[in-house]
Amino acid sequence: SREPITEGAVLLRAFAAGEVRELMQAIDAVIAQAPLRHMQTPGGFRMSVAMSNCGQYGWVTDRRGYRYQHEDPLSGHPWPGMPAAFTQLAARAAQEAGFANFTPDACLVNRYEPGARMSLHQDKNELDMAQPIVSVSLGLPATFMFGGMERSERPRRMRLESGDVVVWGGPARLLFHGVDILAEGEHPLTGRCRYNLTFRCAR
Ligand code: MD3
Ligand code: FE
Repeated sequence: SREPITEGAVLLRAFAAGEVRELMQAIDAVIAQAPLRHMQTPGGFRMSVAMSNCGQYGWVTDRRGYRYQHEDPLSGHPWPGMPAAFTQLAARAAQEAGFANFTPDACLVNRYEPGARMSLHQDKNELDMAQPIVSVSLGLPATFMFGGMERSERPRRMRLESGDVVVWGGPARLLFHGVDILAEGEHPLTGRCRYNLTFRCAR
């Protein structure tokens, strides 16, 4: 099903539900090469979400700031390539939301364990804001929050379940958003975790 969330944002409920096992296998291969890690914010805080990347560029944060880079800072090697199943899923979802020819060069892998959260922020490290972001939720359900163009705007809340895909483009591309504290739970394919893949065009 295709549900508009707000202008520019579309929820494709269960769009990837039939691929969760395959996507998790691909994630396991990525994180075997580029392990999940808790990065530091520029302010010196440890993020509760563990992250890795695949594709031409990866999103990183440390004391020096937020940025995309071609190499994993842990190994000094390029990030693992983007699995074909990822590229194809992202392009199909973007297409379904009205964005033709979406070819992401970056995929951020987020892992939430119970208690982890992501505070309200904007994704603005990408070069071309005309390109959407495609987000895929896997495993435990989460409460996603999205507000307006100012942090002060009170966010709306939305439950995202395993296999749900959201495409954020146009006027929704720079909305403040975040994820509420993950509740305890156990999922047959991900265990005590929620994974989120976000596909972006970084450069
Ligand atoms: C709305 N991740 O990695 S995905 C992130 O579930 C991030 O892990 C969350 O926010 C997660 O930056 C949310 C949904 C999402 C992604 C990008 C957006 C929503 C967005 C960009 C603009 C507006
Ligand atoms: Fe974000």
